[in-house]
Amino acid sequence: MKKDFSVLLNKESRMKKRFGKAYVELIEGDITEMGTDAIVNAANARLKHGGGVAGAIVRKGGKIIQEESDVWVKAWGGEVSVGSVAITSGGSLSARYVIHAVGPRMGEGDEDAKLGKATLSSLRMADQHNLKSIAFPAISTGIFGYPMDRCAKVMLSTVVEYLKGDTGLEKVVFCLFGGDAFKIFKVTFTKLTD
Ligand code: AR6
Repeated sequence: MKKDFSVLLNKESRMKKRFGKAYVELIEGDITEMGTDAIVNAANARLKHGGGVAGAIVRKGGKIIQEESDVWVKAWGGEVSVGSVAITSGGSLSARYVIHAVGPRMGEGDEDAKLGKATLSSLRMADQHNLKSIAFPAISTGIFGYPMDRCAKVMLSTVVEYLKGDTGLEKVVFCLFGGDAFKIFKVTFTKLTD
């Protein structure tokens, strides 16, 4: 009889743990496919969504996301500071909102604190909009050159700490692009305790 490995593979690319009233979930996949209330974009300070995950979000969600981002940037005097976020609609994505988080570029200094702040600002923005679920990519680990293992430690610990507080969030997803990113996040994730 033929063995069906698809179930096994499926199990390996999703993991879930409860922290207080909420779940944190690791998923290997494409964040533009996530049906959470919001997805987080790994943005630059000018919110020009050209490449990486930002480019994918605008290509799929439509130019309304770039247009709304431009309004934010204008209101903020030309730039969103590192560690801060802006929110736009999700256009034609399944997610209702996109939270644009500006992560640090590797080498600019104080990167861990800045990545922690970008994560925290995203979670707070989701709560300000009474959202129940949010999906993060591994912010700064692409074009901005931040190491994946360090990102996993900073982002996961920030989320777990946040979920101990007063929040309406019920689900926080980390959507990792590719098996290597998933495996690296899994190492930190399995060590986490409530
Ligand atoms: N779904 C989930 N994760 C993705 C996807 C996707 N569809 N596509 C890429 N990733 P990056 P950064 C992963 O470069 O390092 C942009 O041009 C990717 O493999 O998108 O913060 C912005 O406009 C990596 O692990 O963001 C900025 O200028 C992670 O997402 C700059 O890049 C982040 O990669 C930001 O650089």
